Amino acid sequence: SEAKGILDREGPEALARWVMEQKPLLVTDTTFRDAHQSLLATRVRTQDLLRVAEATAKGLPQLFSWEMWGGATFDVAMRFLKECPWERLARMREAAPNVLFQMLFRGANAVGYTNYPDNVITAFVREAARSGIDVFRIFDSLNWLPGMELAIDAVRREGKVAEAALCYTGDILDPKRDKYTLKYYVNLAKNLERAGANILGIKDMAGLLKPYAAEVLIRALKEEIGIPIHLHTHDTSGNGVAMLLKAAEAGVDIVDTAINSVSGLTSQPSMGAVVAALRFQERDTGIDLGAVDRLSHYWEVVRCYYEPFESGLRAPSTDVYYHEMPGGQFTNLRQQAEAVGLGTRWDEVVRAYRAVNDMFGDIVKVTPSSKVVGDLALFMVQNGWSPEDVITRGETVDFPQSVVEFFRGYIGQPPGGFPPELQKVVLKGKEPITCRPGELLEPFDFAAARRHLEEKFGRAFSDRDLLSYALYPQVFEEFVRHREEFGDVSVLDTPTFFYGLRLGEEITVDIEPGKTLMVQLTSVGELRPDGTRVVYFELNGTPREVTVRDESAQVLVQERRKANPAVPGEIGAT
Ligand code: PYR
Repeated sequence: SEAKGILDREGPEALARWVMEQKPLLVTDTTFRDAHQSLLATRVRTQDLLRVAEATAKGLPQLFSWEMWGGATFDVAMRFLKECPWERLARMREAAPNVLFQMLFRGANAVGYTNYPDNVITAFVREAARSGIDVFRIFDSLNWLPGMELAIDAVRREGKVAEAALCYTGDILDPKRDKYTLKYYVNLAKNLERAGANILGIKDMAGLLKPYAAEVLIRALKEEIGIPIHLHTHDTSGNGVAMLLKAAEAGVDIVDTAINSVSGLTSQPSMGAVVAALRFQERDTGIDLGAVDRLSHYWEVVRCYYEPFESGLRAPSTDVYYHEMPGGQFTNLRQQAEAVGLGTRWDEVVRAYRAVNDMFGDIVKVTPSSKVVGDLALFMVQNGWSPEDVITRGETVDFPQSVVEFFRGYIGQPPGGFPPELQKVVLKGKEPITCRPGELLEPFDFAAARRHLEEKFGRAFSDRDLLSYALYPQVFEEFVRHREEFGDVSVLDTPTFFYGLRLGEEITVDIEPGKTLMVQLTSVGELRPDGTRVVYFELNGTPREVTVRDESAQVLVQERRKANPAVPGEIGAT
């Protein structure tokens, strides 16, 4: 894209100037990150992203950027997909060298759920920048500036784009809500600009920004700040496209959308809808609607592979204005609720979520503060507790760890401070902090981590591995163990990875360039008393057998899972 060329040749300030000179509405595609984080519990595998990367780059050269890394993808790649997130980034970079790559960075929480030592934040930013990230959208889950400054500085030092984001919550048009007002946001935006932001992000993570409020907000910000504005929203209520159009009229520079078939609801608004709506208008995006539709057909099929991870939300829900749950949390919290046996009591979880926000004094809810609210909501429903119970009976229980950390000030300070009574009940005598948590944390000892891993696994580890370990020690070690036992499972096709092979089914697996295996499942032996079975298969035509533990209690989505998506531009390839 043109934007990538300008950044690489002239740097972030020049890119910001270029953005502000553009008449067309600039568009970011979130399909590779937030769309599936918000619709499919972040489960989309590298293979399915890679297959369509080149076609996306060729078909949609006008895009400003792809949001394709960060947020929950880092954790989920290792934890559930058994993939290395750094390998994903490297391979995407290879597949789309001329596209501006954007990641979501949670300030002092990096791509995790807790504050990390300063040296982890700076090392992570450096490695991500060197691995191909161009634009870092940095936010703090409580809109607390000290939680973002270190990351902003680190990004600037790497010569990349610091897109510092304010998180939008509440409703600036509601006269009864006086915490998150227009003045509050304008003030925050000015502070972010002063802190060194190249672009101002508006992170409307729950989709609470309504069309007429967007008009007011964007107009005011365009008057008050001198950097481009990049607007991110979620379409949970169904108001997303209307909101983006109002924002476009008010002069927003860049907006986030997703390819149609993975857009809408808890995801971003539909790219095709925005492109079509602005056609022949002043802010015509110049994006080829036909190309959007062709890419949409690809994602329509791929989405079926991930059916068990769908949220179940079938239609827009204005409930979001009540619970204010971020799109990226919605599907994940539902999965969490299922996991602890509250699947059928989702309604209660939602009400508790709202109640917790009120108890907390109305906070910004986005990772990780949203997780704190979600964890306490689940805790209350599990125990049958009302908000009063939390205060009156809270002394006798241990609250979820995330709740304790929040009230200790370990994820930052909320505007207006903590509610004192609840803080006392949760902390049980522990002292809260009011400084930046990073000031108290010992620097992470990378050398010791390397020694530990090398001793434990008897092999060398890269700097990237060490960062994965610094953020998620247990998840990373489990991922390494899994790779030792099963090899690199990212080479398997997605239906096989999630659902296994059916009897007689044959698949080809590209294990490395130029090396392909053909695997056919021939038969499966009886379940033996020790819980194992012998599995008979053919490997490149040669009969083989292997003894496996039976873990067959898997969700099967048989009918549609084998449909073959056409990749635009390479129709017929599989
Ligand atoms: C994330 O932090 O992952 C969000 O999408 C907010």
